[in-house]
Amino acid sequence: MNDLILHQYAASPFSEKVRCLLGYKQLSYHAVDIPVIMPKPNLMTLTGGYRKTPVLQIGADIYCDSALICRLIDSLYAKNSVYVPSQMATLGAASHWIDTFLFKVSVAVAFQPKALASSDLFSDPATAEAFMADRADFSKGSTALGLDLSVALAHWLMHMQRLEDQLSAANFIGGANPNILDFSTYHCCWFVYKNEVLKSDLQGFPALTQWMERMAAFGHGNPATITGDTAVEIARSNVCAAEAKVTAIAGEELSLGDTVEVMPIDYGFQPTQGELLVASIEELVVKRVDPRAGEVAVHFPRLGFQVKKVTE
Ligand SMILES: N[C@@H](CCC(=O)N[C@@H](CS)C(=O)NCC(=O)O)C(=O)O
Repeated sequence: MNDLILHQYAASPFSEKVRCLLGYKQLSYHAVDIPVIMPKPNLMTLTGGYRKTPVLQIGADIYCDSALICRLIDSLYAKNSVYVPSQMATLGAASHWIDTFLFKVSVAVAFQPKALASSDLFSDPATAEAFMADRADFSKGSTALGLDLSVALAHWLMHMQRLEDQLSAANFIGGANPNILDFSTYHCCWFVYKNEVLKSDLQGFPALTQWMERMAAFGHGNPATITGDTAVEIARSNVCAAEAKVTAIAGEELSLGDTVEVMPIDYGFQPTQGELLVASIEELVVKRVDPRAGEVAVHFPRLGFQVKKVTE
């Protein structure tokens, strides 16, 4: 099997979700440190437009979105699975709520005025200004990430109290062992409480604090850093593994080989254009040819993405 290559950066919460899962599974993998803000030339070479973090690469196959990445890692390394086959509707719905709504709440809480000075993303005025300008462009046309702090704090505290109650009775949200909800929830809590100024807010939540320590103890597995250029070279020297499959879905008139655009439905409206290779119930895959990376297959989950036929 080809190596896993995680394109990520240290401060990224969704990367932390994947790193924590890689730690839980005790995996060795390659990691590419991508820039926190645009431009991200090597990442764009691989994804063809999608710019969110993280992205996973296996040879010439590129996987977008942490939900798809976690499912893939878990299916490749199935020991101690974090998915319960008989609860996929529940786990899918709950983890989506955490990765969208709770994440939006966590952004407002993590970036509240009293916390900004201690945030690693706001280390100096020039970095902070560049970060804010980049994220304004990133979320252009979307309201999915904006929430007033007063609204966010009340929602955040409500969920932290619920977690405290639940984690007083079991080691993990999943019970005796973690499931995907632990990893999704952990990245939001990590995002907020890694800031020294906000860490003291955890004092009223001892069970939550211990659970965070348990999650952190999984570590990040064994990452070996490679450059973005090397990752592009790996894509070029491999052949895509994705197999063509287009399932007829009511209301969607797509055929194998159609030129399509795929992009998120919430924020980060940067589309990836290519030839449709897979449109199944769970996944969309487009094949594209890049001057540097050669032929790559870019994978997206159905949940949270839209696909549109491109007609010239
Ligand atoms: N649904 C996506 C969300 C990813 C996301 O919003 N990532 C943030 C960083 S944690 C991001 O892309 N920020 C802009 C950037 O990194 O350029 C996923 O699960 O991977």
